[in-house]
Parts: sequence; C-alpha cells; structure tokens
Amino acid sequence: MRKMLIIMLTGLILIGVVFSGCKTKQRTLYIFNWSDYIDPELLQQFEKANNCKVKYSTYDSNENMLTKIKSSRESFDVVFPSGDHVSILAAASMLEPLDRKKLSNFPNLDPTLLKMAESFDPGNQYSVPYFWGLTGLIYHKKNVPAEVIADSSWNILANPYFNAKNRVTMLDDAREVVGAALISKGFDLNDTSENALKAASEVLAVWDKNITQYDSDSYKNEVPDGTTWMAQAYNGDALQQMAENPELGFILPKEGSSLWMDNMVILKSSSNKDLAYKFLDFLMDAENARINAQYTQYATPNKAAGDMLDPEIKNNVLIYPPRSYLDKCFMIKSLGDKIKAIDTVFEKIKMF
Ligand code: SPD
Repeated sequence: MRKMLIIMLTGLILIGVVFSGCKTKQRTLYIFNWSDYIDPELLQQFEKANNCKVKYSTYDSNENMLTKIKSSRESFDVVFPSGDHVSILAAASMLEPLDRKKLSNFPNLDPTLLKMAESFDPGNQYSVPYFWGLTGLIYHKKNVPAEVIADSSWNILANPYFNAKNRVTMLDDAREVVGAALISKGFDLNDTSENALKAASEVLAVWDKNITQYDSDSYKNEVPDGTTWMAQAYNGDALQQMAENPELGFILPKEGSSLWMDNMVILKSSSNKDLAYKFLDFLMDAENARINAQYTQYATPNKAAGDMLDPEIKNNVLIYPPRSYLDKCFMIKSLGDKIKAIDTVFEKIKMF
C-alpha cells in the first residue's frame, strides 16, 4: 500500500513538472520584414505580453524576400510583402487565408485603403495593409545646390552637376527604377509596351552615367555621411534620416511617383499561426499602430491610429501628399509574365 502511494505521488510530481515546464516554455515567432520598418519597442512589448520570443529578420527588396522564403531552411511566420508580391505569393498558394474572427482590431483599418488593397488581394483574403508610401529623391543640402533641386523632376538624375562625381544612387529594384523612368516620360509605371520600355531604356541610359550603384539600403547612411549626394529613396526611410539631420532634404518629383502598399501576411507554412494572428492584431491596435507610424514615418492605413497622429506627421505632405499629387502616382501592380520585359531593361542598365 505504502509502495503504491509512493508511486502515485512520484507520478503526480512528474506530471506537475512536465505541465509547469510547458507553461513557461517560450514559443518563438519568426518575422521577416523590410529594414527600418517597425518600432523595436513594440517587439519587446509583444514578447512580454505573450511570453514568447520574436526572431526578427529583415530584407531590402520584395525579390530578396521571395527568394529567401522559398529557399530558406528557416521558416517564417509573418512577412510584409508589397501589394504586387501579395498577388505573387497568393498565386503560389503560399499564404494563409485570414480568419477575421482572430483579428479583433481589423475594423480599425481605413475602408478606402482596404478597397485599394483589393486590387492585389480581392476580398482582402490573405493580407492586411501595414503602411503605404511613395518613392522620391533624398539629398544632402551641403552637396547638392538648391538650383539643382529647383526643377523637382526625376531628370535631376541627369543633371551635368553630377557628371563624373560618382555620388548618385538608385534603388536595387526593377519596378522602382524602370518605373521612375516611365513616369518621367509620361507613361504609366505598369506600362510594358515596346515604345514605353524603349523610352524608359533611353532615359535610364542617360541617368546611368551619373549612377554609382543600385542599392536599396546604403543611402540611409551614405547620404547623411556625404558619401552619396543624392539617392532614390522610400519616403519614410528618408524622413527617418531627416529627423536626425536637418541638412538632408527629400522631394517627390513633379511628374509623379510610384505608390505602394506593404502588407502583413501569414505564411501557409507557419507553424505558429495562433501567435502570428496575435502579432497582426497587436500591430493593428490603434495605439500601437500610432506609435509605429510615428516611429517609421510611413503613412498608416489604420484610420483609428491616423486620427491620433501628431499634427506634424498628419500634415506632412511628404507622408500624406495632397490628392492632386497622388493622382499623378501609380500603384505598382503584379504584371505576371510581363515583368520579364521590365527585368530585362533593368538588368541591361545594371550591366553597363
Ligand atoms: N524601409 C521600409 C521600406 C519599405 C518599402 N516598401 C515598398 C517597396 C516598393 N517597391
């Protein structure tokens, strides 16, 4: 009898140990996002509130993100593709259809922007808008005289002032680079017709004489430190640098610009979907979205957060340009197989 009692007690103690271990065992959420695109304090808060670890990795282009999630042995739970890449990932059956019941903060999103997002994700089935933005030119006032900027055109990139200086960069992004050339010639950024791409190639051949490198990250350090004088840049990234350094300027070129929306998605292969849902919902919380928008300086699709933004963010025309400017901008669309024509133009320019 006594022996039986000891066996039962030992069993109970073992069960207790196993269960308390489970309770405290931390889950890990794998996030893959653009660089400089979240307030790091929010990640810490999320970890604390959910007793979990966040393993956070970054990328600098949709193309790199796609290659990595297809090839990496590490599996990611939450990724932040731009609209055209939401379409690409959904067509490849890589996305989890979102269960709105698990996203209590979804009503915080702006219905107008959700409607726009339907152009790449019909029914908002797989993605939740995260931030939207525009692409322009960042420069150092000490290195680029006001008269060079005055024209406020994409063609500043061809200005003889930059000849033989090796001080100008563009993004390593076919859609952005070829898109800027198309827009500068009055075409839609999504135009893949022969005459549009011929015109874009001619413009790029001229700009390229002044371009030192096509790179999507280095301008964030190199414009402030003077290595680069002017760079094609995402508006929020430029504004983050400008907040630290009043000698920097940024323009949205007068011809118009690319307009993009980045989104949160859960990968079908995620092994942590419940935690992934919690993360999406956490970032959609009005206060968290406000904090994040103020930190990143990108435009938030979260209406509840937008209403609470500091006036200097809300009224900044480089973040929220007037309707008259947005009408000249083009949303980057998924082009299916036609993307090859744009890639070819870009690769040829990079080869010279
Ligand atoms: N550092 C964040 C940059 C986000 C840019 N995303 C959109 C790219 C569209 N080409």
